[in-house]
Amino acid sequence: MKLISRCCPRLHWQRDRPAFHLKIEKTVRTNGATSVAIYGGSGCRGAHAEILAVAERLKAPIAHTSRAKDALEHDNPYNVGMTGIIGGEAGYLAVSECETLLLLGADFAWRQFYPEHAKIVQIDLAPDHLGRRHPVTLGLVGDIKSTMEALLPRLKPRTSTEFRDKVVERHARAVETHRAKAVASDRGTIPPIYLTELINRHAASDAIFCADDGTPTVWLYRHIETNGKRRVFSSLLHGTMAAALPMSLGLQKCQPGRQVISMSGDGGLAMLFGELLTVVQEKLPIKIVVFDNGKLGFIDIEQKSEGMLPLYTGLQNPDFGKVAEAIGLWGRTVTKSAELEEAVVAWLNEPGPALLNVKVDPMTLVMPPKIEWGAAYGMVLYSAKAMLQGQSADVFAMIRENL
Ligand SMILES: Cc1cc2nc3c(=O)[nH]c(=O)nc-3n(C[C@H](O)[C@H](O)[C@H](O)COP(=O)(O)OP(=O)(O)OC[C@H]3O[C@@H](n4cnc5c(N)ncnc54)[C@H](O)[C@@H]3O)c2cc1C
Ligand SMILES: Cc1ncc(C[n+]2csc(CCOP(=O)(O)OP(=O)(O)O)c2C)c(N)n1
Ligand SMILES: [Mg+2]
Repeated sequence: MKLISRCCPRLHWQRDRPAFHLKIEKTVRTNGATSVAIYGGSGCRGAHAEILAVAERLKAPIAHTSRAKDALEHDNPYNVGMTGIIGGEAGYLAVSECETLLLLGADFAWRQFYPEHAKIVQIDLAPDHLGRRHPVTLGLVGDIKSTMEALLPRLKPRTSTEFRDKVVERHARAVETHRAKAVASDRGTIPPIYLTELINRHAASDAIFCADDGTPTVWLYRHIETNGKRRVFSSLLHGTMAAALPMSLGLQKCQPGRQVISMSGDGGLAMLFGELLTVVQEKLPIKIVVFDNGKLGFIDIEQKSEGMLPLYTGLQNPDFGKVAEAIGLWGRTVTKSAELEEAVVAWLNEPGPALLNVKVDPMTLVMPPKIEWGAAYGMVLYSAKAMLQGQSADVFAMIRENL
């Protein structure tokens, strides 16, 4: 308890609630004159309506963690998306630039994405999570849904919508930009976000999506839209590679009849080839899509942003479509964007287990919402080294794919 008290000098328990609600109100009033934001995590699941009501009263934009995407993103006019390296500009701005932040059921670890100067009011069921990622001004142990219900009548309505409008508008622009980029390339190749957009468009309205750590997780959290019925999963707490297929196996077992999609990396799938046998043996109709970029892409990007020439990231892949067929699944490989939409529809309509292998553009970068000087410098350094070593084609491909 002493440790908690150091990080969070004013820790309150459930029994202090009315007094605490007044303290929240006072904090918002005295410190949130121009901007209040909500940052919701997976502890907000089931509290969608209550959080929206508080956001409306406080004129606050709602940013969410990755694990809260399918709980808070849908039917939410105040949604501004995620912050973090795989987040977007609007979520980043909402959290980092507000004057008061309501941190609700969230345990996001990266300190650099928390606001430097804002007053933070944190509510969480676990007392040892209060103040553990970042110092907070007020901390309350409580359940989000019931706390929001009780808090609402005590919050005086704020009137200025300026901050919320600014970040909501920024989010809308970012969504438009993402959509504009999620198209076939004019060279006939397949950008991974185009593939993701087609899956988003044709997947069932209550589909379950699982993604491998690596770039498929980024594409899932940025480009698959949720609607209150869809669920999204990735190894977010442990960050382990190749989790999409085993998660899909388990989820399909416990949700028979529901469409389960495994968004696998080529590196990830190759690690768990044996599980393809399980898919067939257990007759699980999961839909596996392989983002075949011929590399351990996420690590390739990390190495480049450190100024290195990528080392041990290239993969010599078999034709995963043919491998799938040999094992007994429906299998197909697509290399040209003109064939992709028809293939995605056929793959998703397959009644049994099906694997669609897609050769995607290999140089697509994951752009964070705020580009650190170090990473930008690293990319320049990588480009210079690659040019000097006769790998200029890679540098030009990287520029072309990311413009
Ligand atoms: C390579 C990599 C990159 C990543 N990049 C990002 C990124 O850019 N952005 C991002 O958002 N995530 C990212 N993640 C995931 C991130 O690390 C965290 O796992 C994730 O943000 C945690 O989400 P969370 O805080 O909602 O969930 P949790 O860690 O589960 O925390 C939920 C909190 O809510 C509390 N809680 C639970 N139920 C209730 C309740 N009913 N009432 C009150 N409190 C409750 C819990 O005690 C806990 O403190 C990344 C992961 C990896 C591996
Ligand atoms: C078990 C494990 N090993 C290594 C890593 C580090 N790692 C994270 S992503 C990644 C590459 C993933 O490659 P792939 O599945 O092909 O996805 P891509 O990023 O290329 O889309 C690696 C090696 C990890 N997270 N977990
Ligand atoms: Mg890969």
